[in-house]
Amino acid sequence: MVLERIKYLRDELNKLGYNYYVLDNPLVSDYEYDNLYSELKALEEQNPELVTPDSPTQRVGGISSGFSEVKHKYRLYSLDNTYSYDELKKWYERVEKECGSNIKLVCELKIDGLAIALTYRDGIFTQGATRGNGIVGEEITQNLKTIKAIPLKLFENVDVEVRGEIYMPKTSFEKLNQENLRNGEKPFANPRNAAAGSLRQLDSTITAKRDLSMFTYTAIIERANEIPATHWESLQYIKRLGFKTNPNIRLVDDIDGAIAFCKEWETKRFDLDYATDGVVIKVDSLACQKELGFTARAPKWATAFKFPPEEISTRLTDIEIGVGKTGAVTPVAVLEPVQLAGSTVSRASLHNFDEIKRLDVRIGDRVLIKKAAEIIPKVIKVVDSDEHEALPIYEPPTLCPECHSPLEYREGEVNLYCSNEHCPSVLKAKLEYWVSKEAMDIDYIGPSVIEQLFNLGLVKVPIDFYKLSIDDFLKLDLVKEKSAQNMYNSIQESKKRPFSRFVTALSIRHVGKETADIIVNEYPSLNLLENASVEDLSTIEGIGDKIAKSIFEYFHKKENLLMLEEFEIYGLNFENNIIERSSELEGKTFVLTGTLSSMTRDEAAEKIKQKGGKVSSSVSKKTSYVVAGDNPGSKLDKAQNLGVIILSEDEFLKMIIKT
Ligand code: 1X8
Repeated sequence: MVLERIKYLRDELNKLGYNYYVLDNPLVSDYEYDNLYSELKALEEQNPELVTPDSPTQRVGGISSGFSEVKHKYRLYSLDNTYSYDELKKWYERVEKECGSNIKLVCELKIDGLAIALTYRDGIFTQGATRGNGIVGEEITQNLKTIKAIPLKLFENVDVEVRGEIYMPKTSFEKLNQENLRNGEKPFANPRNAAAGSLRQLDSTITAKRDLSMFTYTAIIERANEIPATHWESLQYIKRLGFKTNPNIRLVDDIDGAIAFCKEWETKRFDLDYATDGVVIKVDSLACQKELGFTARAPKWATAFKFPPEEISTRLTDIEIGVGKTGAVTPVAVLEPVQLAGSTVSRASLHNFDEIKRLDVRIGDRVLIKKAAEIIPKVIKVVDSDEHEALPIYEPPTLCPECHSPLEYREGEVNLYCSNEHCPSVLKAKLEYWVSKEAMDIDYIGPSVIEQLFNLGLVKVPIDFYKLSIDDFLKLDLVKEKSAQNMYNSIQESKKRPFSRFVTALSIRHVGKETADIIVNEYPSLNLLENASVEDLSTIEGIGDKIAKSIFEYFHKKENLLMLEEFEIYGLNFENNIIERSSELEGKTFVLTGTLSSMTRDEAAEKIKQKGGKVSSSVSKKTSYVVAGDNPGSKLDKAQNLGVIILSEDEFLKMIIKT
């Protein structure tokens, strides 16, 4: 009786929610919905054993202590993109060359949100993760469950991984910012940041209060009743499974059709209640997609047309000179602040001194600046005026602004470099990079603290951070007991950063964050990395000769090896210790019996736990699998009697290796 009522309420509420949040078609008033919801909640509280993971009550979560990293089962690629229709035509020519003529294309809006991957097993939502770097993301299942456009249960009992974009509607973003301002909190710069901030909440009840939604655009089907032959069909299939898809899509015969779609949406996009920064164009035939394949970072069967960025003019009041961690000296434009694409801009990139000469930028000029999504604004030209001619021509510096050593050009490079290897600016820039978010992420140490530590002679190279005592911090201006403790702690904390962050922080030439991630994925410990040859390294997808050589050289330079030894003494993390969670094992209970030939039972238990499963010593109805080795005991009989799934050693190995 109760069970039936609970089932009825669950299905009814899921149906109403689906109509409201996915189809945008409310069937009842909020009042009616709330009444049914309250009844379900009360019944579930009295009968907690009847709660299922797809119950709408499971959408409100609790507080988590942090997000764990998960390795994606399938890599999430980037998209190649262009602002030019000519480039689109060239892309289509390459497609035709590979796959023949008459290649149909699907055009979809590019949503300016956050990419995520959702896993469904037997039609039930089991895991959700951020894109991260495409290889490893953060597990945010509980937060994603609060988003009503994400189905907890699909209309078909399938195994799929879907990808889509989480976004916040523009109107909800405005409302949230007004509320933030009223509460004296900082407003978000744009809807994308607001969505990101909302998803990154450790308390998922806060996420639940934010109006987030999702457009789903890809499915990787592992098991289903039908396997679509085209991307267009797969979009219809995704929709039939219960996902929200963007309605503004079009199947076209060729690239001219796609260009017409781009032109149409270049203006119509401003009428939408969500931000879109371009159009994604994909080859429709999945067979052709397979033939075309991928480059190191993106599919060859898709490309993105980006809408032209916004531009505005302002006064350039100064040119500042910065010295980076490579010694490169770069100019930065200081501007009279202006609003551009939703944020205030007061500095812009000038790239290098050749660029200043090419544009003939002079201090005092009126300049045009533009910003593409997520990119720092840049100066694109001088706005013609009589004033310009009267201003003195800008002369690049000849001496380093910090150490006054001569500046020099290096062969094959456009940048000017400081010739002093020990230039304080270079050393400080390396230290600043070390503590930055994308490297070791040391919260409490910023540029001004580094400046002081450096001037006091306490820190010259990164290893020195780890030698500091609390008393050392007390020598700094305005630093009291508490903040000294915080600084000290955040340095100690950083020792535990993933190995990939450490490799990034080393500032190896040509190795930024993305490259470090790729390398560490293949060489998950310092020992392995140090012993890799140039040939080994250059076989990694996305790692060319230049990068491979640079890495090899880095790990064969004596002073670097000495420094690495010191890091080891201070206890930094030299191994990739990302837990490879597996949705197949997550939450499942295993019982091991008999002798395994490939590992001990303890090792098997460790593997299961690493992947999110549990190990029990006795068989019951709640056991998910019994793994039977040679000479199994009575546990095997009990499993047979209870109808528990029995795995052979081979089947078990496949399960843990596959995922
Ligand atoms: C990114 C996006 C894609 C789509 C829409 N918005 C995005 N931000 C789409 O395919 N409709 S695809 C994509 C990617 O592959 N990186």
